[in-house]
Amino acid sequence: MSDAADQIFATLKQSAQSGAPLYLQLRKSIEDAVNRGLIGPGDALPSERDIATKADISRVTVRKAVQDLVKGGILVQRHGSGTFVAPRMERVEQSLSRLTSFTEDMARRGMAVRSAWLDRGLYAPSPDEMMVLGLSSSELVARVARLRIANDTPLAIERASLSASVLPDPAGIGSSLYAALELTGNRPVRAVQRISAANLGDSDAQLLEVPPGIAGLHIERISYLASGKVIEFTRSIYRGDAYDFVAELRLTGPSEEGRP
Ligand code: 16G
Repeated sequence: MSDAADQIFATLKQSAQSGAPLYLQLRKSIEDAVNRGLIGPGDALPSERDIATKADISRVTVRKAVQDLVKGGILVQRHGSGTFVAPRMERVEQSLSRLTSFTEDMARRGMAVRSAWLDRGLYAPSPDEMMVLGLSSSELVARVARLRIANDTPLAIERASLSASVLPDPAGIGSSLYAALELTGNRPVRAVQRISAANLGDSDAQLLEVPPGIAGLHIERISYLASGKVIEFTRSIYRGDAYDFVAELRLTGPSEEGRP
């Protein structure tokens, strides 16, 4: 790392004549070092004190530059262990024409999938859940909320709600909700998905390990059984820097116009 640090400060000295504020010069030097691969994803940045001493600038200046780069998603700070170059995100291209599960999507790409539980249990349904799932106020809703992680990178927060009559034991689903539904003949066959832009709030950003306020995707999926009954109502937040949703469009003939 000391080689990389020396390189950063070499660049800083080269640009020191430019007259731009020092923190902007330092920010640019670190950014250049990342772009040129001198320091790579996951590498630790030298401590604030080391940078300040080597570059002969104040710690306040270093802090300002580093904070800017953290806000921009170029560096990440982990409490207690320091500042690191942010992991490079491979974007996931996700078709909007197939009804697949997160586990299947990631496994197809050869990625290792895991989830961290945020919530699982039976609750009195919210008005939204009652309306979408067709529940009465005396029935219970099963909630399954998970942070979905692929190759150790958190990609999405998914909060699924289902009628407790189809999922009486939400803690028992194992690693895949759709696999659990398949076992009881309740795997959805059709879904309507609504995608909208969202800026990530503090707690979602923290879970997804991105700076607060950056762009994300809010996705609502309502899934149906072959009988037409709604089986799943899931609201998710996906990382905007990780996903491309791709839809294939076809020219419709006059006979198909107006068909859903
Ligand atoms: C997908 C679905 C989600 C579903 C989950 C099941 C979107 C936006 N969401 O991530 O609605 O609950 O798959 O995954 O596509 P699992 O079977 O791996 O638990």
